[in-house]
Amino acid sequence: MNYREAITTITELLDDQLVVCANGLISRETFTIRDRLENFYMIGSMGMASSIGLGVALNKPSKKVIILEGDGNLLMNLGSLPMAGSLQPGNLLHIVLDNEVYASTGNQPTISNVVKLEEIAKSARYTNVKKVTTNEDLKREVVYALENDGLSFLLVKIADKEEQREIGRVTHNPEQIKERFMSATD
Ligand SMILES: Cc1ncc(C[n+]2csc(CCOP(=O)(O)OP(=O)(O)O)c2C)c(N)n1
Ligand SMILES: [Mg+2]
Repeated sequence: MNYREAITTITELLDDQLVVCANGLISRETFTIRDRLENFYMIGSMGMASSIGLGVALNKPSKKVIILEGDGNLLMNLGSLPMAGSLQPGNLLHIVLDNEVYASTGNQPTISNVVKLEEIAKSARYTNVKKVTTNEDLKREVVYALENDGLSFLLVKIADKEEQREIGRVTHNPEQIKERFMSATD
């Protein structure tokens, strides 16, 4: 699986769910594959998507909230896992696209090849924790998490590192992203 396949599979399953995308390639891919009012693109601040997603989930309990971030982002803000686990929002699906590198800045290795992020999520009291490596399993687990209440963590192993292809940048500015997203949360 590569980013394009994983993000296509995830976004095809969405209707009105709110998605908070991490900075870098994940926002750029999601914007390119399926831009929606319900997508918040974190421009620049690495590590913050998980904290923003948690805040949105707590404040919009009637909406399903999805965090879409990378291994490097999660490692930068690991404290977001026990914070979510202690607060137990029942409407949060935390997806980590784990390519074991900082792809956005040139594929420098992270440490997720030796550190089991899904085990950290379990220790942090996420209630539904899964690791997937295939597109079919990804689809099944996203459907399950969208249809069921709970605090879910889904580690998606991305075997195909990003080829250095041309991928568009998010064309909305941060103010527009905020306004659009807020208009979709009501
Ligand atoms: C605080 C901070 N440090 C570094 C960067 C530069 N940077 C942007 S994206 C990125 C890598 C993010 O890694 P990951 O979450 O694994 O996503 P991937 O790039 O693999 O898609 C880095 C290092 C930044 N934007 N902010
Ligand atoms: Mg990565």
